[in-house]
Amino acid sequence: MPPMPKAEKIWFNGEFVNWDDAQIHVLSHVVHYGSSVFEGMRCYDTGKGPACFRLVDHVNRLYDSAKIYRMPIPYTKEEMAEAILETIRVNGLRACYVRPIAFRGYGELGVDPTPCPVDVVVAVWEWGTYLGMEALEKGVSVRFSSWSRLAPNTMPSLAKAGANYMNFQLIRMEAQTDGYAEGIALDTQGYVSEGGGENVFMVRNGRIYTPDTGSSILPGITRHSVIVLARDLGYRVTQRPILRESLYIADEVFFTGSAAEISPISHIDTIEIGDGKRGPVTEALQEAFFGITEGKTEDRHGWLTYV
Ligand code: PPE
Repeated sequence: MPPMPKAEKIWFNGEFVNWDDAQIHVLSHVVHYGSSVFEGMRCYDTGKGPACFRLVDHVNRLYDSAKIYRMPIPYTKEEMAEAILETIRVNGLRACYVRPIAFRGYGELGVDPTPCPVDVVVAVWEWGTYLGMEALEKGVSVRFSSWSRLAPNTMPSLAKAGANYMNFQLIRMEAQTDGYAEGIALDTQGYVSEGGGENVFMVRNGRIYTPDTGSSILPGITRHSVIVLARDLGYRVTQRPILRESLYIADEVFFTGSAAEISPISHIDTIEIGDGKRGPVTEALQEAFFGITEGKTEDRHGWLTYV
């Protein structure tokens, strides 16, 4: 892996610092106990200028995650949204990935996070396709993970919290070690949950299905966008528990995520899904999605915030 492409400035507690100077103490609470909540979104070069995709929704989810973890973010949502836009402007980027994060910083060490300050950072960088160059067109080969997602009474999956990603790291590393692009985890009941950084959809007989929030998923914003776009296109979309083997016999399966966008899945556990290539429904949804992000079709849901 090449090192990540640096941008110039990082927004750090209300001020811009140079990329290399955005440092924290090794005894910060977050380093030891994983106490962070974060977001990931894309800014697209729409042709009418750079625009953040679903900025308000990502900011809202960040504050929901913080609320679940009793983490007071010392900025209003409006200030946070402005900080994100300003970070993109200051770095002069047209298309980039945006990573806002709030975490328990340096104060006292011990499980109780409340004596530690809450630090807030916004970083941006250029990030291409997430699951490899050909993923969007050809699809990726994935496996079901031997790791389950967290039980609902262990760690809250509605929060996009740093510590949740220890589970996703196990899922991702296991898959990659075995030569797959990604893993799909089941929930603790045995139903399909999500990928190591993506939500999962399936298509069968022209109907679209995706696990509901009861299956320990992150409530993805791309997931929501795809549900809305699919309904616009006249598809029926059902959120419900999904059996593992339903994916094997589906006509199409695909991932959604800010980083992964809409990525078809060609094989699961070496079983060919449908024709083993991107299906027509996946393609139609990609067209609808990228039509908006590329500024080619009208942004009728108000998902773009111009930088
Ligand atoms: N599930 C997980 C576990 C997940 O990490 C993401 C986003 C999603 C679902 C989709 O959510 P949304 O982006 O709101 O549609 N994963 C982010 C982080 C990826 C990473 O490697 O870091 C992302 O796509 O930005």
